Amino acid sequence: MNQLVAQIEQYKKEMEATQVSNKEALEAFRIKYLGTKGLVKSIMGEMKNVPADQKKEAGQLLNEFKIFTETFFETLSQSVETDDTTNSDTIDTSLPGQPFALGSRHPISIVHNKIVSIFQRLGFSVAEGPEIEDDWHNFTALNLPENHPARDMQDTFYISQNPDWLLRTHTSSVQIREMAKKELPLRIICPGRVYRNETISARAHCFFNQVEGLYIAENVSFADLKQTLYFFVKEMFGENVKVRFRPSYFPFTEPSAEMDISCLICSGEGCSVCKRTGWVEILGCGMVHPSVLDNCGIDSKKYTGFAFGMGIERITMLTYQVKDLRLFSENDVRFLQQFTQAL
Ligand code: 2NL
Repeated sequence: MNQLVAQIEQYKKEMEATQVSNKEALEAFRIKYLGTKGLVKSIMGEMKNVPADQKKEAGQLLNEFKIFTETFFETLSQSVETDDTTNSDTIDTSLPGQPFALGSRHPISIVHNKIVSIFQRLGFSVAEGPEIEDDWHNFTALNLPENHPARDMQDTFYISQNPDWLLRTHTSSVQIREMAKKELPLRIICPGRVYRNETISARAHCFFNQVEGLYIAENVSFADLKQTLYFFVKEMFGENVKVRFRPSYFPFTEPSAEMDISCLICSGEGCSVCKRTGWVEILGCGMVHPSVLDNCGIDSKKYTGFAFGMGIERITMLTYQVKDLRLFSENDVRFLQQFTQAL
């Protein structure tokens, strides 16, 4: 009986010491312990040599050992199976890999980057400023009088009245901040998001992106303004595009103008985009009003400058023929995935 107990302990120790890392080793284990001529069977055969008064106890012991061995084998086979799935033999390396989805740039970013790089080539540098502004930088300094309709609650998102915080309605406020530094000459472009309290439609949104430009030095003329914008338009839309200036009015420029380009869709033939006129408006511009220079502490007798402003959404809609500007802020991947090419 004691011999039997010792033998069982011996087998258990051997089992636990066995390395089983693949199917072949697992099968060898099964044959050695659980096969028809295996050790479990043979130790069971020892029952006949056990004295009659100990048979019950020995039977229990042997039965427990059999169950132990079977459970042990079960555990081993499970670990071998899970290991096998990571075994290189079972991976078909000729199968195509999992597709890895690359993102694409937002159309507004593509056009923004192109506009910025064109002006950088002309020596303009990028200036940025806060989206939350005060009344002075957004309106007063720009020659917008106290009762000007642009200050109306209907157009401007006011955050507080006193102190007067608001969401900037144009990036001119950044240019005012740069002018106030009085480091001249000044040649900057100010891209950024602006806010206006408008009803959202296919053509208007309560937030959109702008690029404004400003050049201040001695003897800057309207001819400089025109040449700069001609260069911009040719780089942006191609050599064949035609340009025209129309007189206009802005409180912060004098004289003021709006610039049109020949319609990209119908090349001037007349279509729905240009409302059958053959021309589309792309920006506003003018010579900086002397009062604006004075407001920033720049001597308007010595210095002159030009400024211009354009909406990035508008340029993007013309470039890609997008008919509804709400698509730019809705983040529908089916729309965004189409803009894969660098512009
Ligand atoms: C438009 C028209 C314009 C300006 C913006 C400007 C800025 C300073 C001084 C003078 Cl600091 N002018 N900016 C000038 C003319 C037109 O924008 O239609 N924008 C979308």
